[in-house]
Amino acid sequence: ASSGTRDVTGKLVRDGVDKKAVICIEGNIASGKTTCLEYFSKTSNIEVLTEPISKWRNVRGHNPLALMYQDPERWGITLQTYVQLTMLDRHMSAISAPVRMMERSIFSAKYIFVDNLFSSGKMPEVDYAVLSEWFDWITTNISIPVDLIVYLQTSPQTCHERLKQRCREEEKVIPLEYLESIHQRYEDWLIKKNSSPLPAPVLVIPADNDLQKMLQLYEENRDKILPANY
Ligand code: DCP
Repeated sequence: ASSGTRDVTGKLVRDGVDKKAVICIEGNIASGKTTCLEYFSKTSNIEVLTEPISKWRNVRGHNPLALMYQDPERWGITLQTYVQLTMLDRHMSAISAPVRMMERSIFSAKYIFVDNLFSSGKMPEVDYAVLSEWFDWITTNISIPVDLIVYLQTSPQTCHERLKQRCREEEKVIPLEYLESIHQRYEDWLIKKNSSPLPAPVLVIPADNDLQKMLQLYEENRDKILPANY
């Protein structure tokens, strides 16, 4: 069990969390989040948490990620329940440095992936209701502070190209249309700001460029991404 106290609203707060800065890197599948995290992992005083995708591919010998892509109506809730747990675990874990940078968040898991499964007709309403009740309970009762969202903004076509190049077995079935709907959800949430609540201010970085240019952009944006003095 994680240690913690309660804030004025009664939410569970992890000890010491208010003194640290939490930055979430967001963007479409294959938008380059891992490269961004790797780049900043070389900075001292930053703790970098990559996405727990290895867990989503292997929970006690099962691969809920592959199952979800094979049959979303049957296995969407299975993967997304587990994603929600692993994300909550990340958000709640003790921070070991003054700045934490992490890949995605419990918020995008719900507002982007779960909402997309439901609204595209690939998740039964009862599954969506149960997942939403879990999410609402968590965000009502547990404090999940985020200080900044860095949005790696790509075109769905770029992500599609990168997906084909990296050739992850589970993702071979992903069509361009899927990346387009994930993209649209990210734009509505982080740019138009007209869909779901924003947990933090948003910094947008154009991410269609090649690796060299991306590293340059990360360096140019360093002062905006990291709080003063890091
Ligand atoms: N995924 C999902 N539901 C979520 C989160 C992720 O179905 N709530 C899927 C989408 C991808 C896989 O998990 O197939 C890995 O997700 P990411 O896009 O976060 O990881 P990448 O490795 O693609 O990130 P990047 O290439 O930007 O580094």
